[in-house]
Amino acid sequence: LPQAVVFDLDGVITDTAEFHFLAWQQLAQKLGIRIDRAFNEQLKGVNRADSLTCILQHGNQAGAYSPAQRQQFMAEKNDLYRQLLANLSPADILPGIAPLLAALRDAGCRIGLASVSENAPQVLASLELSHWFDFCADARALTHSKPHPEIFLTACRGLGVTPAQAIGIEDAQAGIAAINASGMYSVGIGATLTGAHYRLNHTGELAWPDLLAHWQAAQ
Ligand code: B16
Ligand code: MG
Repeated sequence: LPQAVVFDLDGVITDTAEFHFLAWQQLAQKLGIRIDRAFNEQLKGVNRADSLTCILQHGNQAGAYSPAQRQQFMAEKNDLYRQLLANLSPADILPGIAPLLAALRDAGCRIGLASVSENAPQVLASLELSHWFDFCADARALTHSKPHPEIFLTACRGLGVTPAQAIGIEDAQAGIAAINASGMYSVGIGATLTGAHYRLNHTGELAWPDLLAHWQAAQ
């Protein structure tokens, strides 16, 4: 049996990926940079500072701003994002997630969170899901964004399992790369993802017996 399942947050547990996009889009517009949902795929799982760098490069403004101005842009984006989070409630938990958490606990499987978002603790609290998690990686303590495996390795260590004993669930291409690089079994959520050991189109298709069967078949 797998000993642990580690979840990404934005786009897996709840659709805050859309809120990140809307907030970045508004900031980018102010800087005269257009970003669309296709471009946004590159920002998924990428931390705030690296996301800003990516957007400025996209607008050919890579060297245009001082560190202080960049901090200001990041703060503005975060304010916009947090405004969008204000009404987040348990109704915003994506389909399939609550039953999966319950099934994992019943199976004695530990539950972890690997979100590079500094807002993750607040998001989990608003969804009233904090109590399910045995360990949440601290985004502020990380050196690397996904696709680096650091966050998933940190989660496994925090849960007391080896990567080979654990499953990671992600909606971002960078997240799948991070899980694979860590040595865990990767589950991808999204039609366009590549490289996942097991891929589903939507969280509603997540079911513990299926997940278990696929994991066992890969051992
Ligand atoms: P914050 P995840 C990531 O969370 C998001 O996918 C990414 O779009 C965002 O920029 C990043 O968190 C940082 O979030 O600005 O709230 O610290 O997908 O790893 O759960
Ligand atoms: Mg995500």
